[in-house]
Amino acid sequence: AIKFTINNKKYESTTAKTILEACRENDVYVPTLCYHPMLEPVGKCRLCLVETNQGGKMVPACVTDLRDGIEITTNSPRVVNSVKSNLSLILATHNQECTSCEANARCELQDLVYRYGVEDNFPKIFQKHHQTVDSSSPSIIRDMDKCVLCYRCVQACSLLQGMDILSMTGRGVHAVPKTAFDFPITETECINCGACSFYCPVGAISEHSAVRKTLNILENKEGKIVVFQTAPATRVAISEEFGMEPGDISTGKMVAAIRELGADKVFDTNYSADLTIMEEGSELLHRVANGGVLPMFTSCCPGWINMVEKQYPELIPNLSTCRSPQGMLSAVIKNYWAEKKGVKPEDVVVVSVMPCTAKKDEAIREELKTESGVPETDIVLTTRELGRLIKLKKISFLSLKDSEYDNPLGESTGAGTIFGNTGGVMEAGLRTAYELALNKPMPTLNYTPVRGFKGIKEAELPFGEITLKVAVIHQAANIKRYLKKMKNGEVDHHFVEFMICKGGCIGGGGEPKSLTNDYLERRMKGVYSIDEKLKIRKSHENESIKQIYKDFFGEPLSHKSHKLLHTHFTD
Ligand code: HC1
Ligand code: SF4
Repeated sequence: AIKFTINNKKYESTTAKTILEACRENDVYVPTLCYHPMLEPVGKCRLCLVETNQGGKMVPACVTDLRDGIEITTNSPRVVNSVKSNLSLILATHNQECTSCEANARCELQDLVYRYGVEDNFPKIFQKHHQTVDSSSPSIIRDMDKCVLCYRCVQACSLLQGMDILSMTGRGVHAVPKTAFDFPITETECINCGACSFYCPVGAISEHSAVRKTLNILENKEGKIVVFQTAPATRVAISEEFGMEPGDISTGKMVAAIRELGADKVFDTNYSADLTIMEEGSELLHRVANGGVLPMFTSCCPGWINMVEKQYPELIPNLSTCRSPQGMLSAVIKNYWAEKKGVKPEDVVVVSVMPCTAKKDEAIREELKTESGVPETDIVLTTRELGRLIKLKKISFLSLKDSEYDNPLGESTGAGTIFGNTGGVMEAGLRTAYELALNKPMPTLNYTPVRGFKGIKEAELPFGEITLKVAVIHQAANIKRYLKKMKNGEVDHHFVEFMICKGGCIGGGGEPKSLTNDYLERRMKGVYSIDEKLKIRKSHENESIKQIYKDFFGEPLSHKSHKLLHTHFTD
């Protein structure tokens, strides 16, 4: 065992780790800014410097290994002074417009400065890199005058996502993460996944907020009917905004909070996830039976769609023509539901709450506009933004009584729910496609080969006369690996699920920020536990779905379905 002391207290460890990990495991506070447990430690911010008995120099705890016999000091005046002076150096180059900053009240720098009582003493000579704020993207905003050079966005974009859109340029006080040639982000191949915004510890990269716009509509409705929809992955994460744990399920509180905000109706994207399964499952069976383009790719993840359109346009024919559940529900609300209610589509405002920044970009796609040319989804809020809105309105989230979704567009099954996890769309799709094709249920409802965090999951399933080969890929970097294999003819699947973010939507760039290393596992468990507890776990058994086919769509892939539930993609 490795024997060591922290602040004169003795500890032992049986596994190799860094000093920072040892301190955290033993509840000893060490400040960090560039460190995130899901990324590689880079030792840039120097806030985690500690004293040791091994050489006189202080060492960065995040990149220094724990060695036998080491005596670590984290609380000496020397350490505290070093944290303070490093913080004041960061402040010297930091634009501190905290009051209007998207990160206000959830900013890691703000917390540190407050905790250490650091004053902002330096003249702002270096402060302005005079970077213009890049608000070209509907999904994210970059304000590099707030950058603290932590490298987290660069790592998120290249290491996790394999996109390499951002890289650190310049040295010293001129260092800043930039796009190639400093182009506005929309002129790059950025897929709007928002991973950079999720990992940003401050307000340098944030979601392109629609909080003020939503507030304004809710407070000045002027005859409009405001209808919300909430994505599968929101309900296992929103509570983190209010101090609860990742994976804590707060569906009822979330619906109640949205009602308190002033929404007229709250519908569930899980409902349209069930609808997606009806269409996509039927599309798969149709392609397999009629020699259509295979493998068929899922089309619900907008970051993935952006990747195909920008980088792999030759694969567009492989994409299912299904709209995403967000797109389907908004179309159903503005066309079918509004007509049933006797209101004009123009008088309905659809606000969708998503774990995803790319959904903001999806919402403004030309193909997803009503006949009169307005977007079917008017506003997209990330889970984080919904949290902010609830706090702004001083709604006491934790003490809310559970509320139910409105019907019929709020009824959903376990299959719709598991869309939030990587592998969920596949599993939900198989539950239905198998039964529709073979007239008997899948041998097991919990189809574990497509569950879990492996980057590329493959499975084969006896499916009548054929063996159905499927694959599930999550995280953009793994997707690129898979597509390379596909190009080399190394894989031959019928159906492949792609999600850009690690873990699927539960790891979306718009979810509450977490500094833990197990938030994805916990959110994933939360999602599966909702499915386990539901009586109805197959999309085709959703009564409201059966009803809408009876009343309106006729059958999957009908003419009406094609008009409202399908779309096309372009390079
Ligand atoms: Fe997702 Fe989807 S599952 S894309 O990951 O198909 O964002 O949660 O809403 O649209 O249903 C996201 C989540 C979400 C869609 C659904
Ligand atoms: Fe990279 Fe995603 Fe950020 Fe775009 S949104 S810069 S692809 S991490």
